[in-house]
Amino acid sequence: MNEPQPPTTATELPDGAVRLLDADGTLQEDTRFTPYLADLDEAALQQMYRLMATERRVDSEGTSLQRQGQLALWVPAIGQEGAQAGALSALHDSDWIFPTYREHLFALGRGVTPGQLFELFRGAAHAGWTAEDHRLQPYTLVLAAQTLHATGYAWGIQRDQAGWDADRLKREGQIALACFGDGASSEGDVHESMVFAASFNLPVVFFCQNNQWAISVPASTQTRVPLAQRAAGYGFEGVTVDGNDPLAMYAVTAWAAEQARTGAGPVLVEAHTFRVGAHTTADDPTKYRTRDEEAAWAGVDPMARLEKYLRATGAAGADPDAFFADVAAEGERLAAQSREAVLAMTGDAIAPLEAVFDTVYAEPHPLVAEEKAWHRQWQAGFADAAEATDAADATDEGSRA
Ligand SMILES: Cc1ncc(C[n+]2csc(CCOP(=O)(O)OP(=O)(O)O)c2C)c(N)n1
Ligand SMILES: [Mg+2]
Repeated sequence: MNEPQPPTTATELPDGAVRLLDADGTLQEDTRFTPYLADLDEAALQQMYRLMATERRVDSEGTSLQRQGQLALWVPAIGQEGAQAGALSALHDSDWIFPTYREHLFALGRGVTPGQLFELFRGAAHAGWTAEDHRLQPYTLVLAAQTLHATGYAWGIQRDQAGWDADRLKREGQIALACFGDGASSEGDVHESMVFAASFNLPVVFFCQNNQWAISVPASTQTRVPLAQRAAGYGFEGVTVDGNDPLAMYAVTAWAAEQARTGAGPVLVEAHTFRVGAHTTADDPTKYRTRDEEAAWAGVDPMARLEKYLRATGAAGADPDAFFADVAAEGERLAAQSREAVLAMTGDAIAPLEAVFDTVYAEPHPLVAEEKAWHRQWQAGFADAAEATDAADATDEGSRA
């Protein structure tokens, strides 16, 4: 029997993984996936880079704000921008994304503001945004639960295509993207989702960002084979992609989405990437991984790779330096705006806890109304306690005086 492999310190890709852009920014030919790059014009490439750079800037602002006590927690996504930018750019605006808690580039790319993201991590909002407005579900912290939601939604898309909304759905060819991590791949929910999606040939793309770590547990403990190989057991195709290659991510996701969109059923895309920062601001990665590993991955940074490509091909425009300076300035602007937004999140700007009961169903529901009344009563109990504490403090102060 094979022993579980020790934690990887290598950035090498598993056999058969797709890479189109070399570390030095040179494009390689791949007969299967290169044709999907045809739709990526200069504007789309620039937008991809802009999203990556602005996400990275906003992301570091999140860590600073948490360190200054302005956010309860922040979940850095630095290092994973290439995987997310490539995948997002390959989707249609009408496709639905079911994120984990680390898909900040998806959120920003779908029009969620940095302030809305930070509101969530400050604990000042319950969900942060209206899913329908962005075709992006709320962040899900219960690992892998969103893979079931995505699969259920994809089932709905498929049923609707045969039903009342057939014209719109056929035209849009909508799909669901189910995000999860290497650690979450061990959850039963992923297994159930994949069985169900395969059984009903659902329009869902499973998108696994294998960032090598599930907090302190290495990916090698979750699986003995590249995760994408698991798809074969469910009866659909899985592809491992160099997740730090935004172009390969674009091409493979475009192919996967086309499969799902055209009724060929689900696909698993595994992005082989790396979480450069801590798991969250509550984590200290020096306790479980080496500086060598971090340094090796720093050498295959997705942003640096795309920048080299844009400069080498002229896709950054006539004045590349001006383009990159403009992108950097936009990042600074967004970071400053988000900081102002966070500092203004006081008083009425904080969503009352009770508001969660008002968004469970579209229509009033007797059980929810009962729970809301119970919650109100429970909270009133604290008011009494607070009054009693205030009164006791006043007495203490009186007796001290
Ligand atoms: C059902 C469930 N179990 C455990 C946790 C605690 N937990 C939060 S994040 C995490 C690691 C997840 O790792 P991975 O899926 O690789 O995603 P990553 O954080 O690396 O993006 C764990 C165990 C949780 N949130 N939900
Ligand atoms: Mg992980």
